[in-house]
Amino acid sequence: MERTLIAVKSDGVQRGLIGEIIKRFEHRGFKLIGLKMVKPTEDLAKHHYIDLKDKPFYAGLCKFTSAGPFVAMCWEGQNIVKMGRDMMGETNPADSKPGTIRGDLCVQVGRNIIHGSDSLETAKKEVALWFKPEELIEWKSCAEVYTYE
Ligand code: IDP
Ligand code: MG
Repeated sequence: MERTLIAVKSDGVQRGLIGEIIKRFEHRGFKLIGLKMVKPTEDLAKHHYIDLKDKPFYAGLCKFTSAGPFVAMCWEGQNIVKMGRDMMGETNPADSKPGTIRGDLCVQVGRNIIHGSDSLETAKKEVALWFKPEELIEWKSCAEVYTYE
């Protein structure tokens, strides 16, 4: 099973979309194994977005992120990294299809409400950045046999 970091960013929290985003992953059949609300330090935000450090919007993005609240989640499931990205839609909500989270719930790229790891390798790094090992809960879902054959 794969794990990925999914987060409701501060714009999503302010807009009351935490439940909606959790619902979509829960209803799809994925398993939540870590969840916390954080007010990230600017250092943590900078770390999280380090790959974008040369972009003109990097400073603003880190400042906005560190203002919090940020709802960090670790979700587990088969092929979840790619499926999570597909559920999110494109980075720019304007290019996101209806039915996707960004395509249904937001308008502008700088206020696109959700984060999701973009590869298995990134997911490992990001889960480790936001969660201590003991904050990830191993549990057996009784729905597993009805989700996977
Ligand atoms: P992603 O969130 O779809 O993985 P990334 O390219 O990793 O997209 O960018 C991270 C975040 O940076 C985006 O979700 C968005 O909030 C912000 N961002 C990306 N491109 C722009 C831009 O052109 N203007 C403003 N903010 C941007
Ligand atoms: Mg990204």
